[in-house]
Amino acid sequence: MTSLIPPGCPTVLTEDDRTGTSIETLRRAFMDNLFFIQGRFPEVATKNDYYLALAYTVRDRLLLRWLNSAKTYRDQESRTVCYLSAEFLLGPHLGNNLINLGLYEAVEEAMRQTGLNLKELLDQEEEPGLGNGGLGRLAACYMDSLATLEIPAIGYGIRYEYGIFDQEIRDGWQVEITDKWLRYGNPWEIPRPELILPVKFGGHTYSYTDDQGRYRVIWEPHQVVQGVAYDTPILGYKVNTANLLRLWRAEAVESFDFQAFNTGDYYGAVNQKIASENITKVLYPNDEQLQGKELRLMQEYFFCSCALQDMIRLYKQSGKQDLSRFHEKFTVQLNDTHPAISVAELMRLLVDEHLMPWEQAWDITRQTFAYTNHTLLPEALEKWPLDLFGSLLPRHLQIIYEINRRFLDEVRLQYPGDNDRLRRLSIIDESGCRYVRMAHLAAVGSHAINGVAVLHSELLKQTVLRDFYELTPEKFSNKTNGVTPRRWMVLSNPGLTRLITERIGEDWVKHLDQLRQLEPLAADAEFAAQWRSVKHGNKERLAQYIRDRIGVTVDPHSLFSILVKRIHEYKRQHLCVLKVITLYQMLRDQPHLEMVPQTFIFGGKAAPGYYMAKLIIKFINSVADVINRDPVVRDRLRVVFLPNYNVTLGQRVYPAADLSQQISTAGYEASGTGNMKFALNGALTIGTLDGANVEIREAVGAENFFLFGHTVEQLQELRCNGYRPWEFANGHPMLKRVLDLISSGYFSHGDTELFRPLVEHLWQDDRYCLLADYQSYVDCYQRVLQVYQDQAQWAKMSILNVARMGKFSSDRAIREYCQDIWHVQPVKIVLPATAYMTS
Ligand code: 6GP
Repeated sequence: MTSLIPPGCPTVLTEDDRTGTSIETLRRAFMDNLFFIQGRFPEVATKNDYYLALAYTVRDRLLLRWLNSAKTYRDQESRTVCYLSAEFLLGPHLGNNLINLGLYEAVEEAMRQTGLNLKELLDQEEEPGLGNGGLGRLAACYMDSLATLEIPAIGYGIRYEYGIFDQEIRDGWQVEITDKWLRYGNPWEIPRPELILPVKFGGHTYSYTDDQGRYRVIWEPHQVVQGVAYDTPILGYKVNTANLLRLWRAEAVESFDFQAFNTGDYYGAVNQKIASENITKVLYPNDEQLQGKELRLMQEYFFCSCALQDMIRLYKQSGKQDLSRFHEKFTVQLNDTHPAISVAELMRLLVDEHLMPWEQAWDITRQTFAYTNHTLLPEALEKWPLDLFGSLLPRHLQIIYEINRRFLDEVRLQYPGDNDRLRRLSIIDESGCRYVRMAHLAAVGSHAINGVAVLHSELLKQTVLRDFYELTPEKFSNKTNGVTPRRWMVLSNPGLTRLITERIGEDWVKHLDQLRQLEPLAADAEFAAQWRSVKHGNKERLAQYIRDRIGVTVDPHSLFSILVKRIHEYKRQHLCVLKVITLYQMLRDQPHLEMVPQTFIFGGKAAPGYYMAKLIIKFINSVADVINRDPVVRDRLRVVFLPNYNVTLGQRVYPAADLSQQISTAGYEASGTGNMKFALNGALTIGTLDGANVEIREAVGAENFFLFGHTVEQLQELRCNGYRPWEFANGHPMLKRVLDLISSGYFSHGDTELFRPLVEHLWQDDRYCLLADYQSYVDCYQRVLQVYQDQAQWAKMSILNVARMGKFSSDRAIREYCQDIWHVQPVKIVLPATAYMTS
């Protein structure tokens, strides 16, 4: 290739406008972008123009690193991790990229000199909400860590036109508003209109024997759509590695509707086009019955097929035609079962399209994939009705039958005559209406299977995948989740970051274990005072936000007790409300009671079709309404529901928490990652022995964690003996009063019907055992309040929490995946002496 650098240009990297990092250069580049990209002069530019001009300035600096990474991987034929996920909940890019580039302060100053405020520009960014919650956010943290650890990686997913809905609260109820995140354009992505891949749906198959005597199957689809790639660079922290996040958008195949058009069916042709584009229109909200949604299966297959075709394309770029070493070039992680159809798709591509013998293709497939499970909830386990599956993916159904036939033959050898076991292990559920079980497909087609916290991985082996564990125990391992300290500490909590860095240097941002050096400072009164003052500042800012956003005044001196996450019965937001009402009763009973002032802050979205979750939101808001208006309470108790909880809001909330509420029923929360974000920002945790809480408590020390509730084993016993929630209610006068007060219509303007489903469910069934854990929760809370009164003690515990949380970095988690599952090494990216690549 010829040089892109004109003759006479200097060969050392100079301060050019696209890559330079001095304040002066940044300022000039910014003005240049405002003029030439936004087409604006300063007097008429809007904040959004300024935001975009800055985003493009930062993007140029990313591209330098990104293209050099891509070129290095290509030249070195690097082994690459492909992270397949239907969700990537990235959060805003600008601030994070500034942190990772090490340019935050320089850009802040450049903006100041231009008369602008960086924070205001950061607020302009519409966050890409391409995920529901935990699983999608984990994928984003992992992309950050992969780049930071200099691991060659590609994230493959879906470019939803509408991400997770925006939540508004009207009259206490959740209202969903479509998320038009692309309305003002997206400066962080690069469309690749020339990188398009066909994806087939429906139709039928036929088989024949070719001239060489090979059995061949041809799939004649009913519909073909094309996937268009949209690329986003993901930069690591203070390294030159920038990896690729490649999201696919569905389009109509241009030539496809020609026939219809020619025969005069113009509207039919347009309908076809709309139908194709619908595939990537909208993110499905989780937590509801996903079963039977055809469009969802189309989404899953669509992005997996694009991803695998793209990998084969990249593999062949290096000149190799023969795919026998595919698994040496790529290792593919399945983020839950949403991409599990990849197992059948890779088989189809290898066997049908590349004419590989079945046995060899199966060998490669199994060595390629690994599967992470993120939930044990039976209703969230994906299964597709056979007829729906077969009509959409007829060839894949045949392939799955064949995989299953061979698999069950192996099982038969190991367990002769054990038909029950065969039935339990089969990829096809034949117990009633017939289904394809996606977790089984993922398990059979992968060489490694993991859960996301120690407890969860154990339960996985005992419950959902028990028979698979008995069959191939060596495949199973645990990989406890982690979160990125870049977004969740450095970016969101600059005060704490500064304080920590002053004392122990800045290495901790990349090596989170080094936080341990803070331990001795827990006894240092001056440090503790600074620590408290940082927290107080964060609380003041959140209080200001709450006042501006919902008009409720909260006291930053009160204890901020926070519960933010998706709304779900197993997460038990309503248990916390029962506790709030308990406190309220106490204040009503004894109006002069001395009580630590407390602010309860809730936030989270409910799946639009999940009635109980939506009722819980209404419940929180109704209780908040009554309590916040009652003069008897006199500022000792406030309740707030923050609308539209998302990544951006999380960045405000975690740093401001005193107490993190992690109160799910033991055995239901696979891991949790919010629990880690809170603790890393100095909140103490009140929690059950569930998910990663178990390991957090171990790490920070039992004495620095507020534990309550039944364990998994105790719950099991309780249920075995026949759980009778009404006995708990009748046995605790306070609990009964709380339930009766709700039933009386006290929080619903006298309406005794509104919350009846909630209360009745608790009395009669209480699947998530709120009533069984109530007393222990209330008692534990008393301990919290006692300790909080001793601010020195609280600060000490908070410092120790942070000092001991190093394990929960996503860097640690990714290192474990690299060593145990992916077997992949870092690749150093060196920037060339000139800004552009010359060969
Ligand atoms: C979530 C789990 O509920 C949460 O406990 C875990 O921390 C997170 O995944 C990351 O591992 N699961 C999902 O969001 C989900 O959609 C299918 O599971």
